[in-house]
Parts: sequence; structure tokens; C-alpha cells
Amino acid sequence: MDMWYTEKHSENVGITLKVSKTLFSGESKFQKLDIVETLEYGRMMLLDGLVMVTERDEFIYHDMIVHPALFTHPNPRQVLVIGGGDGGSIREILKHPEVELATLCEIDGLVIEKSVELLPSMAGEIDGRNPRVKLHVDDGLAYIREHQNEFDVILVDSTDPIGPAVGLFEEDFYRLVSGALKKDGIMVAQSESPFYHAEIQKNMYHNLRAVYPIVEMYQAFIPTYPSGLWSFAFAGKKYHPIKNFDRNRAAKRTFHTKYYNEDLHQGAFMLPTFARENIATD
Ligand code: AG3
Repeated sequence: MDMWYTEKHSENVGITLKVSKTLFSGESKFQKLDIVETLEYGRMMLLDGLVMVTERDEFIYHDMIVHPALFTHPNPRQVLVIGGGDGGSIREILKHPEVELATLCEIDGLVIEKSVELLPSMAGEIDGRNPRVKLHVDDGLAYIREHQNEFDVILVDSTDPIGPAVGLFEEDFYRLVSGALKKDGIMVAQSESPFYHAEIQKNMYHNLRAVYPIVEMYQAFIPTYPSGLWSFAFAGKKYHPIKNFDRNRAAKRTFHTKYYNEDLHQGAFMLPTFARENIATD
């Protein structure tokens, strides 16, 4: 018997992957969690039926949510991830030798537990053994309210703005994040697909601009996400991702990155016209 999983991207379009086995299927207090084995993309994690990560293309998302901010900030020592319970972002953050502590604040303990068990290539650093990693199973809003003026970089590694992540796209939250950052801090958040999510992007960038002097969108190609064209929001209190980017430092990085490089850092911020228009100010 053939088994296929489809995530619908609109009423009329979706992505379909052939599945060989279900590894876990369950429900937490917050959402439904499934981890399945696919033939083309390796293991895949779904939250409420939406593709979060696959083993084959997660390197693109995790390179791009982490490295642009960490190579723009001149000295990122304290880094916080909100969401990101699969551990992929933490893995990339730890590659930066100047990072002293990477903190993960994930609302759903089940996501961390099952990732450690079933997605070891991502979650290898969040099993509680690495002293450079601190884990909190907590609501991101509650956590940052108690941790003001503490972080150099905060990454919002969330799902779509439905279910437990709705609050992570609102102005009040961005204000709290700004308070949790030091005075030259940077926030990056995944910001959906420029192709399908124009309305979400419009609101999100409007909310970010109400709080941060520097707000830029950049994009990456992620084959298993809606349309394949995905984006991230860079919000800075002081550093601009292109004007303050030290190309040389990124070029001399001490670790391998399969997607990110110093040219792409600059190129990713060059947007097609329709994407620019999604977040235009007037
Ligand atoms: N964050 C998920 C991005 C949203 C994908 N949306 C969708 N498939 N409809 C992924 C977390 C990875 N650490």
C-alpha cells in the first residue's frame, strides 16, 4: 500500500510526499505532532499537519535563520531562540565560537523530547548535556518578560501564525523582544512565503517597523515550504545587515555552511518586486 502525506498550501494546491513509516504521532496540550519517514526528504516533522522540517532541506532554513544575524552582530555572545524545539537553530548557533550561551525557549516539551529521540541530526545539542545550551520549556512571551536587556541576538523560530504562534507576530511581542535585547541587539524571525502570504507579511513588517529602526526582509529557497520561496525578517536596533556586514569575517568562518556564504548574505536581501511590494511602507 502506498502512503502519501499532503500539506495543503491553499484550497487548491499542496505538497505531497511519499511516506514509508510513521515514527510518532501524538498530541500535546498545544498541538498535534507527527514525525514520519519520507522517501525523498528523510524524516519529516509536522505540527498541526504543517511541515516544520525535513532532514534533507532543514540546513537551508537553519543556516538562514542563524548566520545572517550572527555574522552581522560584531560579537554575539548571548543568543536566544524562541520556538525551534527541533534544535536545528541551536546547532548552527553553537558553530559560532564567540557564542557563550545559546538559550532555547520552546513552549512544547513534547517537540523537544521527540526531536531528541527521532531527529538526532538536528537535536543533538538539546539533550541537556551541552553546558553552552540552556533549555526552557516555557511560553516565549512569559520568558522574555522576565529577561530584559540580556541578549545580543533573538531568533523567533516559529510555526505559521495560527495556533500557539499567533502572538509571535504582534507588535506587543516585538516590543518585549526589543526590551530583552541589549541596546545593539538583533532579532530575526521566520516571515512566511512572499508568494502566498502577502497579507501576513504586510502586518508583520508593519508591526516590526513600529519597534525597530532597521527592518529588512531576506529570502531563501526551501523546497518543502509553501511555494518554496521563504523569507525572514531582520530587525536591528543598531546594525544594518548589509551596511554593517563584515564580509571578510563571514568569508573566514571556521565552519562549513552548505547554504549560507558571504555572497549569499548580501544576495538574499535583494528582493523580487512583488516581495518588496508586500512590505512597502505606503
Ligand atoms: N518553522 C516553520 C516554518 C513554517 C512552515 N510553514 C508551513 N509548512 N506551512 C520551522 C521550524 C524549524 N526549526
